[in-house]
Amino acid sequence: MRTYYSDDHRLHHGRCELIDGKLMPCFEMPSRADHVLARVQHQQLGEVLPPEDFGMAPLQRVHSEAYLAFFKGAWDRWATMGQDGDLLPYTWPARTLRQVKPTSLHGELGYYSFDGGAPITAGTWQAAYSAAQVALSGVADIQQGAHSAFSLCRPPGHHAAAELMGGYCYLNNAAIAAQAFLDQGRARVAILDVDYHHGNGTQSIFYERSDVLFASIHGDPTAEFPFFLGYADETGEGAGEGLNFNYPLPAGSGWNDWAAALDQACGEIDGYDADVVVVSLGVDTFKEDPISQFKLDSPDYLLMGERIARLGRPTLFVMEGGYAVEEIGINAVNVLEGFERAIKEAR
Ligand code: SS9
Ligand code: ZN
Repeated sequence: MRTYYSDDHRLHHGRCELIDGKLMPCFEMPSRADHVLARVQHQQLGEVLPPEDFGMAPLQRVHSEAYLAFFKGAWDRWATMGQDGDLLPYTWPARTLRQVKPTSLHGELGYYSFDGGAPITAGTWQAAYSAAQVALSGVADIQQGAHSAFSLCRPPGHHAAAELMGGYCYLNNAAIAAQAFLDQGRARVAILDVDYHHGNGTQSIFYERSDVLFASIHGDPTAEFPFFLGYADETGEGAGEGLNFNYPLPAGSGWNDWAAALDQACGEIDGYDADVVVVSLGVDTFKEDPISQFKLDSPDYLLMGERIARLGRPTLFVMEGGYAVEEIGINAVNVLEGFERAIKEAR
């Protein structure tokens, strides 16, 4: 399968995040994408191509114009104030506060974010814009007949909602891809989110819609980020009722429990008869991941890819999380290799 990748991801390099009362270097760092790209090339997965530029329109199908304009302009406003450190929010419109949009930079930033984990730097907009184009280029490949494609997006996207950044995410690459498939004639898209964290942004974007099924396997939000979404009783609403599937698993879960949830998710995707599958491919389920609590091992990712291949549907893989930097390439590309191996064996 072909891989889409842009060097622009390097333009986003947050300095630090707050962990356990200490400012630590950001776990979400440029070398993550470098390791994945190196493994794609080492394993000769297929061609690596730069993205095409599909412009703003497909981003506006998922995110509001006001949110996009704020994100695009935020760094310049910050720089005009004489600042050059990471732009980070510190106040949010939580319960008992009003959902108003203030006019000051930090007021607006609080309005458009849900945590302090998504720093805006000088190049964050460009990196996120290009990551969305990387996702859209994978869509175009599949629309032109490819059975699968890999969009090596960075920064990740699945925590970003229509008007919210957070959890290292700004633009929801998987949601933008899913919406593009619909806009190009597909009727039903399934998004399978295998990242360790619940894809709260993706869930919220499609929660009341019947044209996108969302299924996510993740750390139980009673104990794990993003805490405030991702419970099993969130099944969708309105036209989307019955099309949202959350599989929260306890800390320490290994491949057997994880694979049982994957089987259930795949059963739902089959029942829905999705025209195309978008996989939010996070590999922070790995046993050595520094911020996660599952116990998947590198060979398990081959099995993950095989199981996804057995859906027998065109599949776009969109890179999400994974913070064990040395192994992220092996684990992510194992999913893709397992997928391709199963496709070849089925022929
Ligand atoms: C406390 C840790 C916040 C956010 C994890 C986001 C994962 C994205 N600063 N962790 S895949
Ligand atoms: Zn994650």
